[in-house]
Amino acid sequence: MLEFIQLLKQRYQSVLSQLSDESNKTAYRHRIDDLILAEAFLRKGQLLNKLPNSPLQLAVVGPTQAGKSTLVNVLLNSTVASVSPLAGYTMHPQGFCNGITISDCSDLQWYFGRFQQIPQEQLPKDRHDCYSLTQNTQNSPFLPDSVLWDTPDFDSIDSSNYREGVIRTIALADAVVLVVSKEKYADQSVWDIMADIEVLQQPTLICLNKLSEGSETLLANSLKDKWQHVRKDEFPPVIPLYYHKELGKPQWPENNLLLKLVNQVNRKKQPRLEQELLQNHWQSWLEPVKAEHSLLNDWHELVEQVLKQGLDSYQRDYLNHPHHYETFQHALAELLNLLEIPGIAGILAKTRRMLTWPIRKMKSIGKKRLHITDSSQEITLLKQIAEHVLIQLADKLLLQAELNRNSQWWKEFSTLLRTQRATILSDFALSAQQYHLAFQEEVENSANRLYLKLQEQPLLLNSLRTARVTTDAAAMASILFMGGIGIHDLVIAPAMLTLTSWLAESAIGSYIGRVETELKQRQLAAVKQSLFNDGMKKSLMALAAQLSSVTYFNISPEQLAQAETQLKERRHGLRLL
Ligand SMILES: Nc1nc2c(ncn2[C@@H]2O[C@H](COP(=O)(O)OP(=O)(O)O)[C@@H](O)[C@H]2O)c(=O)[nH]1
Ligand SMILES: [Mg+2]
Repeated sequence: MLEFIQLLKQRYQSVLSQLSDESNKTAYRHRIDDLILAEAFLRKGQLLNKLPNSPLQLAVVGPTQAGKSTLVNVLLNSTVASVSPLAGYTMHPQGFCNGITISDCSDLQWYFGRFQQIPQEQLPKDRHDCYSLTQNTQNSPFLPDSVLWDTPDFDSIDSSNYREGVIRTIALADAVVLVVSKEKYADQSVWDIMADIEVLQQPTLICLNKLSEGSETLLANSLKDKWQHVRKDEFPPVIPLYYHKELGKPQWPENNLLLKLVNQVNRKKQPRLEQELLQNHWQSWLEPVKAEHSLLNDWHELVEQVLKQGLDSYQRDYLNHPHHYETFQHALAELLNLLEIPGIAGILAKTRRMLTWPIRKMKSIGKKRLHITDSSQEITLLKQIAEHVLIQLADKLLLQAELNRNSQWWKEFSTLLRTQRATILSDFALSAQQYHLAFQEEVENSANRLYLKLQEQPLLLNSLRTARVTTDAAAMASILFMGGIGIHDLVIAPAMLTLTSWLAESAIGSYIGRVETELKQRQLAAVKQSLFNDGMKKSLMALAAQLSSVTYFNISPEQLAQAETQLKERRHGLRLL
């Protein structure tokens, strides 16, 4: 699941970079934030799985200049956090180990992933994907053994650059201290974040900073309104903080406030909360992915439609066409081969030796046999059908691009089809040759069946062997096998036509009809499977994967289905990570 969320996030990020529609941009940015939160929260789950008693994490969050760093120092009873009158001064998550050592936190580097742990004084101004861990050497009367995190703000102009650090720290936190000043408590950004993280159900404290005496009740009431507007859980305790002139910082009112807060931490809820977080967002996260799938479905339907038409014309113009169908005639030529007609048997036997199956041998004699394929009407027709299929498809794509509101998608498919056209056609031609060669075995089988049948009728066999028409047809067949004529010439050769009707009217006429029908059925099945389904359809379906992943999500229905199964299994208590 974690991998899927990461993939989805990456795709959102690249699609966003190409997006022109402003309203979508805002929605996409929001989803990316939620995906970062989910990804980090799943990682936290893995961390807790591995180390259920890993150090407690407390995050101090809030808008710029609210006094977060100042409060961190107050809580640590120290001056380790950097305070500044400049907005956006804290740019990296900075953890302070209180009552524990930095080495107790070695697994945090795994949690932070691509964020690098760097000593606090070396945190670079031009890089945001890092964090620090610093030992608090002072003894704090206010804090339990924990890592206390000072975080960057989430509302200043540059905050988009370091937002991910804030989100990752919040997802890691067992409890949250929200710091707001009287100037900043009403900012939308504060309440957007508080709404987003409700699902993490972290015990929370709100610190109301920079207060002047007497204003706290009014502000606390207003805070409560804001909270209840975005969250359904209980309004947390509000700690008013007053600036202490002599100390030069606010004073923390009560020693065990934070101890009370961390008593409410319940790490056992993690799997359930992860599940809720995923469920809450799933539909909206996957909305553009599913929209692509629906377009993909339309594409599949178009492909099916034109391929069906292609296969129909193969049947109409070849299999069922009285003048074009040549495969059975070919079988008859093979039959003549088996009949050992006096005067011709020698020539036929010679060519026959060269032509004996299996295909391996045929390949070794190479060109001799291939001429039959090359001159085949069937192959020519199949290639024409393939071209026609692609032309029809291109027309349909243009039509979709005109009619549809997702015209960009269809246009891109049009371009893809245009650039891939030659490859698809040459692949098709190659498979057609291969099919044709492979199908010769069926042709020979049919000839064998007819020959065996004739052997049951010695009289018929004999008269056939000695008939003039047979000799003429056999002579044609031998020219065919030696490469003098193409199979189609054989089909229309008068001797062959006479032989065919002679056979059709003979005692085994209906048997011959049956063999022909069965041969055609197998032929249709072979063409459908190897050329239309395995060949053309696969190449056309594969086009979707070539759509640019910068503009499209390109998450396949199979990938999505797999993720949705994992989501379901999580709900049933199986944690597939
Ligand atoms: N007047 C007054 N100033 C404060 C108080 N707390 C912090 N400041 C000042 O506000 C500025 C921003 O504080 P800082 O802790 O860096 O804010 P952060 O951006 O939230 O980390 C600094 O100049 C602090 O000295 C307070 O309670 N009263
Ligand atoms: Mg700060």
